[in-house]
Amino acid sequence: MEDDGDAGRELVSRIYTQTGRAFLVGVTGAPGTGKSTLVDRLIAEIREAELKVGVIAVDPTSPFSGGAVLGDRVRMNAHAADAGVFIRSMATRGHLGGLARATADAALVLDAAGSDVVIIETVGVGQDEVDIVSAADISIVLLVPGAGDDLQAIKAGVMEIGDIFVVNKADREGADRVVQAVASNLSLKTYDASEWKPPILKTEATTGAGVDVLWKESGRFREWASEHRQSRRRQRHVSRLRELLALSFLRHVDGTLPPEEFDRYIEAVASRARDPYSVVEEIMKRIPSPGSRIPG
Ligand SMILES: Nc1nc2c(ncn2[C@@H]2O[C@H](COP(=O)(O)OP(=O)(O)O)[C@@H](O)[C@H]2O)c(=O)[nH]1
Ligand SMILES: [Mg+2]
Repeated sequence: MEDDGDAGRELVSRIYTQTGRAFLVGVTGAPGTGKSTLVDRLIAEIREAELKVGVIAVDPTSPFSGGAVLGDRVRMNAHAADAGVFIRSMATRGHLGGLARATADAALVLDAAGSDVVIIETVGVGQDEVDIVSAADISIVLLVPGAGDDLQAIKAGVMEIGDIFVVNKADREGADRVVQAVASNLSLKTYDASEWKPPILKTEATTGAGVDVLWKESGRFREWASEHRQSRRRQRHVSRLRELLALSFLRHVDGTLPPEEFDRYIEAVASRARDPYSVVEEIMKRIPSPGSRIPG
């Protein structure tokens, strides 16, 4: 799946009808906010409910990907020995068709393999990461005290995607101020009765305090989403289909327009001899239509 080869595409075709069952949980936040520690606690919570869980970590500093101190890794290994837990780390680079695609496909595999819950841990910094988490069924956004408090969430553009906000490291000074900052940010928007107003929870991932409430609230969101027929899943399919179409179209262009001709267009634009719009228009006219007409 991560290689984006034909084998991966074929596998998706074969398993797709058996997916859509798992609860996709996105966990995002700046590096060091305690995502991995929290995920570890969530795993315990999920296992206690006798559910199977898969974890995809796309955080380069994650213990799952081997970038952490030994203590963290030992802790994770306890879960790794549990047959009901599958942990996979993914590199943030080198995915043809993008990180979001690779992550979504990996989640499909875990889903088809019988995971009841699939957790995707990612660093909430880039658009790629935000795309990943907003494609999940629920987005949990982590914040911590003493990290530029109110600004951190808004700056990363994650304020819009949070279904639940978690102020982790609640044992530290200033946690309530972060709660206040998030609350005042949320109050800029009005929520009508049928809308989900993201709760702001405090956790202490190192001790596990508050994680039970987080898991309960996640379940409450899941119920709310299914009752209100949230269009999020549909939106996800719209984005994926459009993304795949764009990708496939670009492949078609690459496959039919000789590279030296493409270079000539680039030269023309770079030297200001031509503008990019008219170049694209010309390319569109030149390339043969891809394959046969779609019937009906
Ligand atoms: N004081 C305190 N430290 C925490 C808490 N949660 C995590 N940490 C510590 O914060 C550091 C980063 O945690 P980690 O889970 O690797 O963060 P990630 O980069 O977001 O995955 C580690 O040293 C954790 O032990 C917490 O609730 N309180
Ligand atoms: Mg991590």
